[in-house]
Amino acid sequence: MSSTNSKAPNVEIKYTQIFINNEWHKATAGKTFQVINPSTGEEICQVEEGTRVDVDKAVQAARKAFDIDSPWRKLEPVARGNLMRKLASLLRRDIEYLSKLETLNNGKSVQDSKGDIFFSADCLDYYAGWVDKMVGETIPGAQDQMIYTRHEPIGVCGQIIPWNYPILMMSWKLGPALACGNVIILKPAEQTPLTALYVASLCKEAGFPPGVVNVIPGDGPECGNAISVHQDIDKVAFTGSVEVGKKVQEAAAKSNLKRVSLELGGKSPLIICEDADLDHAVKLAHRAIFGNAAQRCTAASRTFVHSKIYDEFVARSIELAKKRVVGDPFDSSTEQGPQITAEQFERILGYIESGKKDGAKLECGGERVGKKGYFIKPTVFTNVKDDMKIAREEIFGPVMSILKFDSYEEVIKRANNTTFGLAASVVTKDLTRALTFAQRLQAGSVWVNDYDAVCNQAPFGGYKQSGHGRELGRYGLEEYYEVKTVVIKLI
Ligand code: TXE
Repeated sequence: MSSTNSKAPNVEIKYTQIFINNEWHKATAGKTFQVINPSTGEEICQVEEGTRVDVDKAVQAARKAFDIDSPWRKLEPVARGNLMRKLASLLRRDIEYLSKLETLNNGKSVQDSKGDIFFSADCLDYYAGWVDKMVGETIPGAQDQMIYTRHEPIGVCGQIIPWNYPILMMSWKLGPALACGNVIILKPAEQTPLTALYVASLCKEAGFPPGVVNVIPGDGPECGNAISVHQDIDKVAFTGSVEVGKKVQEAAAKSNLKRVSLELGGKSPLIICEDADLDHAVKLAHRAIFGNAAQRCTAASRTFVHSKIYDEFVARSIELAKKRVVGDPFDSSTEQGPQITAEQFERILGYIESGKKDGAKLECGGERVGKKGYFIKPTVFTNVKDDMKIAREEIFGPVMSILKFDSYEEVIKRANNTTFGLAASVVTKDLTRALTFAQRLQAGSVWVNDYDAVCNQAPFGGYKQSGHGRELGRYGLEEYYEVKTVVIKLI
């Protein structure tokens, strides 16, 4: 099969089935679903649709792989790390192919896909380095006691991921889970299953034993729910919307109280202070909202600007937004590809209408680009007020909302006045002001004079309804091991 986009190179689709026990399977229910190219709105291929029965099959394979005497459990930590490093090297080996496949299915530019793949390979390498460093503690007790802790894998981990960073989200989930010695059942988003299936084939090539990594393409309400409610899955990690995050947590609670970690949405504030270097601030704010077509949980969807520099900032931001190149993600000059689906596209245009209706000033954009695919012009709204829908809800589209502020106390309150708490950023040259913001902003990540400074070695996750648990860094491992206390009486 090859892509239907005339500008896109021919991208061969190698895997469209369910990956269980290192083998490819047809869906038990005999159904397939359509995978769409967001640049054209046309079908790329059909993929086997996993349902409850397929999840059951995967659980059986994973359980067997997790048996205490299995090859996986008997592997020394260093050997486990070597498998992970091998997988990372295979991602790098196949980057030309994988980046095109990601771009075909997701619509992000090929350069962005490559960036994601390097980040993913580095993530696997980073966690491979942890396998022999997850030490427990010896704890003081009575004279005739020896107390120590062991970190043990949780077991079968369900992982449900979204479509905005298909390979990257997969590696963020696989890395810490495998490092701790768990086994995995991963469900990619129904919109973007293709690279996840290819990475599954690389897991086999790297040498992971059967049943350690299983990948089931399927939809949310059936396949994702089957993972969340399963009695024999020990943990579920989810990245996606708040609405579904609540369902996953509820399903976990109502079934077997499996452990849950959630990485959900955001409405992240970017605060530009009066002393900011304006050139830097304008470019940063532009990248912070429009990067990845604004399909990012960290997108800076509320840009607060000090009244003294507001007019200048607004004028320059509009100019930059108008210059942004939107189009074919296979063209090397493209900065912004399409939104992921017709549904997201309509939803974003709906938010733009609500902004206009609520009295925000539409400065540029606000409409689709071309007649085919799901492209939207970079849009800038000014005169945005805190209570408008566009300032409260996650749009997940290329819409910059600029809000004016006068005092720092006031803007901290306004920035924190949201149900989300994923990220926040402040642009200032004043050290005390920067540190005060860093202390007072309620967000899992605060950046100063930077945005989206996410790296493998530092934790990432949300306050409030942006989720709980952390990914990346040492803290990311804590979501994937149990702590066992051993007490020995010295008799
Ligand atoms: O997300 P869903 P959607 C936000 C963003 C976006 C909105 C809707 O605001 O506009 O969510 O996007 C699986 N049980 N984010 O509808 O539905 C689904 O199959 C178990 C933020 O695509 O949450 C997919 O694999 N799983 C976000 C995953 O959940 C279920 C990234 C995410 O899909 C399920 C994506 C169910 N009942 C969207 N229903 C971020 N945090 O980065 C769906 N799923």
